[in-house]
Amino acid sequence: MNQVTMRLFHTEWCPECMLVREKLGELALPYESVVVPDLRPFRKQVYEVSGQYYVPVLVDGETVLTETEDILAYLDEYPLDPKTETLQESQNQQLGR
Ligand SMILES: N[C@@H](CCC(=O)N[C@@H](CS)C(=O)NCC(=O)O)C(=O)O
Repeated sequence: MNQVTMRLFHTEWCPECMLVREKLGELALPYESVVVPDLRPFRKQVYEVSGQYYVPVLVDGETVLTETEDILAYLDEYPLDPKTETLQESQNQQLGR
């Protein structure tokens, strides 16, 4: 069983957070979901890991990303689990991609 290393700090309503959740879903990457309070000052966990209060924040080991653009680029380069890759290939074949 793959060790889940990534943690996503996010809110349900944040458009940028939705983009990151979608990307994680597309790539079938496992992650620990940390839903944080709506109001910035109450996001103690976010500040502890990233030194700021905005979401989304992705933590992967020593890597801490606070900009949506950077998070999406990081996930695009993320090494996929061979099983996931085969699954995606077969899905693409079915979709004629
Ligand atoms: N520069 C950040 C900004 C993200 C952002 O604006 N996040 C909003 C949620 S959509 C946020 O945390 N807002 C806190 C607030 O409005 O108090 C990024 O690109 O990810």
